[in-house]
Amino acid sequence: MQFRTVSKHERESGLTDLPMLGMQAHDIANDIRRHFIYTLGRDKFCKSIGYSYTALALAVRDRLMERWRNTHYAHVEKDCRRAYYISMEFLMGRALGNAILNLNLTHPVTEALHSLGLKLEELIESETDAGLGNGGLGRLAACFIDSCATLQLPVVGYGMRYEYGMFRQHMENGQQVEEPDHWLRDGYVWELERPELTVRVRFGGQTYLHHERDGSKVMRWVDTQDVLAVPYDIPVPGYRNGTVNTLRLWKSAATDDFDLNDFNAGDYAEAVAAKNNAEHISMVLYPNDASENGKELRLKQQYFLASASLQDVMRQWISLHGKNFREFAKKNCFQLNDTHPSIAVAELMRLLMDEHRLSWDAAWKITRQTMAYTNHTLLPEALEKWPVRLFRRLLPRLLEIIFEINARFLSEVAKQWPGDTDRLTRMSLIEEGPEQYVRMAYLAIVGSFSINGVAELHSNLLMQGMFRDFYELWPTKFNNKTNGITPRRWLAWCNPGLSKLITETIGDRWITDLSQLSRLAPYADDPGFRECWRTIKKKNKERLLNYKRNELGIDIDPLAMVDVQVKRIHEYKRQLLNILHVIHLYDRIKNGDTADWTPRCVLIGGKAAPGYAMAKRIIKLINNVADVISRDPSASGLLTVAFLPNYRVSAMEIICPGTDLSEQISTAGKEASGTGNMKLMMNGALTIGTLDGANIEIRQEVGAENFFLFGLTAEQVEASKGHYDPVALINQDEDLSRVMHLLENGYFNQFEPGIFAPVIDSIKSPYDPWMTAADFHSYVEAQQMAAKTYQDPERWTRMSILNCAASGKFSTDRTIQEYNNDIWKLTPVPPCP
Ligand code: 26Q
Repeated sequence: MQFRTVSKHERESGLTDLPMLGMQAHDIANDIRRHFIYTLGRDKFCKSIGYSYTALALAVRDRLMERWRNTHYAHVEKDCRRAYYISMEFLMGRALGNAILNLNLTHPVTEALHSLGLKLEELIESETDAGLGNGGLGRLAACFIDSCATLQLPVVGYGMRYEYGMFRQHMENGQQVEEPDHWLRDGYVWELERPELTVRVRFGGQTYLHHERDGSKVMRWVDTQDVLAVPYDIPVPGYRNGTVNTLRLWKSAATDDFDLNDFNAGDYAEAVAAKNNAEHISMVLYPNDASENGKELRLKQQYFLASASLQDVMRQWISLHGKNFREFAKKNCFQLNDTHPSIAVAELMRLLMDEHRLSWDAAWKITRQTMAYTNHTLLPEALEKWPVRLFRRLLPRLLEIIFEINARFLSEVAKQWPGDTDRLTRMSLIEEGPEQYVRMAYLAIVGSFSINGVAELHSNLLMQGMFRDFYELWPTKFNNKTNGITPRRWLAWCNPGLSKLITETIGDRWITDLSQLSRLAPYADDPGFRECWRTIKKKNKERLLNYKRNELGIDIDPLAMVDVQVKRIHEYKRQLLNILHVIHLYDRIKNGDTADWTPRCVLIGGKAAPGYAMAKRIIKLINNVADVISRDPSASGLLTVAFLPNYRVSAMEIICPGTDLSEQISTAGKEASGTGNMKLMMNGALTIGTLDGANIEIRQEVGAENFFLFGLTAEQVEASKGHYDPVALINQDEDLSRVMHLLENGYFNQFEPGIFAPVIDSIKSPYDPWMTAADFHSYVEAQQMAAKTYQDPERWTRMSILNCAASGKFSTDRTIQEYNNDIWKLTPVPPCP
């Protein structure tokens, strides 16, 4: 038999050239059917909604797939400069609705489903959240990659494919109970395994100096225990622009190696069982928890992510440029999402020197030109440090490199400040003491060309406080990048009613240029427009309260002011201050002090780290207060309080459109930025807040008259250290005294004596770092102001419109433009045709 030779080009395109898929309702209906019957093998007896969801998701995924490929082709063809966003967390939430919106498929999909007797909303609701993050930092990463795709920037997200994401929270007797989030149980259609791109990550072993025959020397890292990193790719669609970027998540897997020593000793079973450990590395997301600090598995995760991602970039580099790294820094940039992946600094050094034989100086030059670090905290106790002992055992070669970086760095400092040994001790990458520690933030700072905070105040406080010495040494490395949120998910998708009104009023350019929202401002004075705005808000509140009614069995008046605080439960965020105010309102009701009352529905939601006892006690207090109030008929119609269990991305999509009042009440100087504040503002909520994080910029944008400000400033908080006297404050304040009395008399824990003692003690402690008592009075005043304002619906609506209109700055499109202009310097790349 005779075969025709097939050219390389024909082989490549013969397999992959297909006309683009149709985007009409009938094209989509056909594909849904085809996937249901052929891909999934289901028939007319299958009633499970899950398979209908998967069939639709696959039909949508097909349309992403071709755009994904064309985006990839364009990046390879242009050999463009690229950035990599390396993050231990990507809190993606649901994917289907976002993909449909970004592909502009809402109408054809709805029609297709209708013809199949299915409802889009139901299918969308059946998707489980991808909850691969704790909160703000993880969701920020998700919003960032959305904006990168919309701006057509060649950015890849690198993260972890945790088997178990953020735990699911439910309530038992008012207490948080955690259960594992096995989100992959029914399969995840949005991921694509790429086993051919697997890399090897090493742990343990030892190092020695090897002399090559040519006289050169190289460090060898041997006797290691290796783990495989298998990439899973998730498509990240841009907004209606043909671009689909990649989020690459790493799963750990065992190698096929045996531990020969064990095997030869006859311990076959143990040698096989040892393989199990490898699979544990990507098993579970760590909750943001002080008690989890210093855990060996966490350090393994961090190195696993950093090493796999850098090796992946290296492999691509070598396939295009060979082993010539002269232009590497010109073409690559790594953005480190907090210190979690900051071991990447040392790992890049290792790869360049030990694997690719570059000199220290050449490798260091490249490292310092490619790494950039974002800090997300102002709490010094949250700065990551790892015991040197643990490092030596797990990553001996990396510790050597860190010591060498430190030695060279400290000699630079000594030259600049001769004799200043205090400064050397302060700035050393190694904390000395009975136990030595590696300071990861310092490693990130020394190894990066850019260090940024996430809001103006935060960046300024970093430069004056935590990182002052480094700022003095390298002032130009420091910069601010105020956070944002993606307007696609957080307005266009989650609030279709408001989106429609906005588009009818100012056109639809706001979706990719959110500064356009300022054109809404003049309509705040238009009574007809206000009426429309109010009607939409009311509908959104009903949707939120209905969803709550079903879930919590509580009855809520949609005319009441919906007052929301949703975020991780943490003392610095002061959910406690919120509940003290609730108790105060209840006390007023009990005293008949209800003239001119504004009915309120207070909703509080969020997860507490499993090991954070105080945070869990605060949840219990919220639930007990909610319970007492819900049982008291005298509060009916005046005050409702509820704890929203299992707060997550998909819950926020229902919560933010229905919120009137946004609680952003952290102790000033403690919240780096906040991003929930932005989601609520963008959906027309008014903020009650302190001068903290991005609140300051929110207030600047919307004007002081449209913001309910209270509380001490960051400076005042700092200045009152050492002479804070909460007991005196309580005694001076009649309202607060009464609230404390109710708490101390066990009014909310009649059958659970003493359970709130730790909470009460924390309020009364002169060492309370969160200064809850200090801000109570001004908080109550600001709340009264908010309540009074709410009684004038025209005025409130006006302020609501102005808040939305002033939220343009808080798009991650703006944030990412700034990252790109100042740090990444990428050129947008349109996909191949
Ligand atoms: C640390 C050690 C061990 C295990 C887990 C962790 C850990 C995990 C997650 C530490 C911190 C986090 C997350 C922090 C975070 O979400 N910070 C928030 O970041 C937002 C985005 O910049 C800001 O808006 C918030 O102000 C900030 O609190």
